Amino acid sequence: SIKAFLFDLDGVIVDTAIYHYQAWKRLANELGFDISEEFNERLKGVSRTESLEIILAHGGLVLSDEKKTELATQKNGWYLELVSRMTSDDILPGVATFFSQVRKAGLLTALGSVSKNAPMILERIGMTNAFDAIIDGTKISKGKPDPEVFTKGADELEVSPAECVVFEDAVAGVEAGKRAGMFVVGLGSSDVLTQADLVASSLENLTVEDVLTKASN
Ligand code: G16
Ligand code: MG
Repeated sequence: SIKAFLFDLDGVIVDTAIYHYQAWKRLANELGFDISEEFNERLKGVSRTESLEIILAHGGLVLSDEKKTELATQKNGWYLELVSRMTSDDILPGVATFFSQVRKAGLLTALGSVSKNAPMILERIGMTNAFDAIIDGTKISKGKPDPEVFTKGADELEVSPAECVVFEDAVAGVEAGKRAGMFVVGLGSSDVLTQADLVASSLENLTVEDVLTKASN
């Protein structure tokens, strides 16, 4: 039976995905090219260094490691500037209600984010205490679609993968959850999140009971 819910951060709890996109777009523009919203889907859930590699390949640029470190730092600076204005008002619709249902159902919770900024963002939105375990970019060596972030979450909660449900908005994150052997709820479009076991447009359109029923079938 299901014992734990594992949540992605960006695009599930809070819309930091838009800030990552804006910061990467600014970087691409300064390098002389552009990235579209569609292209950005490939960056969601992917680590900072990996994202930069994908963007540079897209722009046809080959740069030194030193230059790449400089660009990644620059992007993170712009990103931090954008998220520094976030408050609990930025928590996505449906999250608070869903989390109170999760607590009532007696389920364990973990954050599964590859972002090194995740703990800071949880503090800003006042949700640090909403999680029994927090796995962030400083605790893992491989980003999504590698399952590491979710298997570590299950380990910290002392539950097995089959007892976990993952909530993800990104293609790479859905793949990570499936590779971890978990039931995956995709939040977004079913045309994009084709690997998910269940898709809803957001947590606002889901109940814990729905998820538990579908994950147990
Ligand atoms: C997030 C975002 C990615 C970002 C990554 C690393 O992952 O979706 O776009 O590149 O974290 O973030 P940072 O540069 O802050 O370390 P997740 O797993 O929360 O979706
Ligand atoms: Mg995400």
